[in-house]
Amino acid sequence: MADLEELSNSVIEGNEEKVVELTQELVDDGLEPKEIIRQGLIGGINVVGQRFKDGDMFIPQVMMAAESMKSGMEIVNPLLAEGESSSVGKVVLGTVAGDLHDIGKNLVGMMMESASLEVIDLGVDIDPEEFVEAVKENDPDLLGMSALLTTTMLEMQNTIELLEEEGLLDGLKIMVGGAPVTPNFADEIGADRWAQDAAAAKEAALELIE
Ligand code: B1M
Repeated sequence: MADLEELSNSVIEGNEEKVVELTQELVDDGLEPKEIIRQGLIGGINVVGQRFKDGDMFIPQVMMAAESMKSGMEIVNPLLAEGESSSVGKVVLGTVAGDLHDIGKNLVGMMMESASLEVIDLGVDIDPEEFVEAVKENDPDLLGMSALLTTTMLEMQNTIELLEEEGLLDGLKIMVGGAPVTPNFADEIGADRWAQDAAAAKEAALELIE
C-alpha cells in the first residue's frame, strides 16, 4: 500500500509518473484529499524549496519536482469538498512588456503554487493594459511582476500607475522581482514588496496575503 512519505519522496525526486500512480492509489485507498495534498504533495515540494534555497538543488530539478506536484494536484484538487479549496489566495503573475525572460517567473509561480496559492500566469511581454484587465477579471490578492532587463523594468511603474488610475490598488498587493530590480526601485514605484528569489517570493506572498 502506498504511503504519504513515499509520495512526498517521489515529488522531491521529480518522478511524475510515480507521483501520479501513488496519488491515485492513495485516493483509491480512501485517504483524505487534504492529507494527500498537505503531507504528500506540498510536503515534498516544501523540502525542494528548502533545498533550492540552501543551494542543494538546482533549477531543472526544482522544475521537475514542481511539475510532478502539479500532476498530483490535478488528481486530488477536484475531490476537495466545496469550501475546502486548497487555495489560500490568488496571484496574477507575469513578465512585463518587452521582456521575454520567463525562467525566474516560472520558478516564482511554482513556489507560490507549492504554498497553496492559486497562480494565474499571464506569460511574458505583458503590457500594463493586459495586467489591468487580468486584475479586473480575476480580482487577485496579489499582482506579481517580473523583469530581467533594465530597459523593461520601468514597465512595472507604468503598470502600477495605470492600476492606480483605474482605482484598482485598494486591497491589491504588488510584488516585483527579477535580476535588475532592487528594493529601492520597488519602493520608488510604490510596490508593496520586492523579493530576491523564488523562495523569498513565496514567503513574501504569504505574508502579504495573510
Ligand atoms: Co537574456 N539577458 N536577453 N535571454 N538572459 C539577461 C537578463 C542579461 C543579464 C544577460 C547579460 O547581458 N549578461 C541581459 C540583460 C542586461 C540588462 O538589461 N541589464 C540580457 C539581454 C541583454 C537579453 C537580450 C536583449 C539579448 C539580445 O537579444 N541581444 C534578449 C532580450 C529578449 C527580450 O526579453 N525581449 C535576451 C534573450 C534571452 C533568451 C530568450 C535567450 C533567454 C530567456 C529564455 C527564457 O527566459 N525563456 C535569456 C536568458 C536565459 C538570460 C540569462 C542568461 C539567464 C536569465 C535566467 O533565466 N536566470 C540572463 C543572464 C543572467 O541572469 N545570468 C540574461 C535564471 C533565473 C532563475 O533567475 O530570472 O533572475 P532570474 O529569476 C530569479 C530572481 O530574479 C527572482 O526569482 C527568480 C528565481 O530565483 N525573480 C523574482 C524573478 N522574477 C521575480 C518576480 C518576483 C519575485 C522574484 O515577484 C513577482
